[in-house]
Amino acid sequence: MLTAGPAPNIPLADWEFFITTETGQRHAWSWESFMALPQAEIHADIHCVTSWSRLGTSWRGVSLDTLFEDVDTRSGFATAHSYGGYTTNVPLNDLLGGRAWVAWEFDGEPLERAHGGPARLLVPHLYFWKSAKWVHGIELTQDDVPGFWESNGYHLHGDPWREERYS
Ligand SMILES: Nc1nc2c(c(=O)[nH]1)N[C@H]1C(S)=C(S)[C@@H](COP(=O)(O)O)O[C@H]1N2
Ligand SMILES: [Mo]
Repeated sequence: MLTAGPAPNIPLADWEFFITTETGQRHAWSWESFMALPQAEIHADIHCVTSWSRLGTSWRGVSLDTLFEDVDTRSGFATAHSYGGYTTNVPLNDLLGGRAWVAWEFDGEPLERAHGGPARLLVPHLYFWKSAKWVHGIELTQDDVPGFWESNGYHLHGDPWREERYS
C-alpha cells in the first residue's frame, strides 16, 4: 500500500509540528523554530510492508529526541497525525533513542510533496507505513490506539525483521 487519499498542500507559513501529552500539555514549533533546532543527517534502509525496500536513502531532519527534550510524559504510546487525516500508532520507545526523525530533506533536496513534504515522520526501523507523510504532530496516549492501516488489519508495531505485517 502507498498513499491513502490526495497529498495535502501545506504552505510553510501555516505549517506547525505539535506534541501533546496525556495531561493536555501542548508543545508546538513553527517552520522557523523547527528549522532553528539541531539538524541530523540520516542514512537508512526503508522497508514497505508490501515487500519493496529502498537501500541507502539519505535524509535530513530533526531527531525526535530533540523534539521530546522538554516533554514531560508517562505515556507509552504515540499516534502520529498527518495533515489530511492519516494516523499511525507507534510505541513511544520506538520514536526515541536516535531512531526517528521529522525529515524535510531527501537526497539533498526539499522533500517533495508527493513524498510527504514539507515534512514527514521517518522511522526506518519499522515498516514504512509508520513514517507518516505530511506529519502534523504526535499525540501521546496511555494505550496503544490503532491508526489508519492498523485499524485495517496491519500490525500495531510493524518490525520488518520480525515480519510484523498483520495483526
Ligand atoms: N499521510 C500518509 N502517510 C503515509 C501513507 C499515507 O497513506 N498517508 N502511506 C504510508 C505507506 S504505506 C508507505 S509505503 C509510505 C510511502 O512513502 P513514499 O510515498 O514516500 O514512497 O508512506 C507512508 N506514510
Ligand atoms: Mo506501504
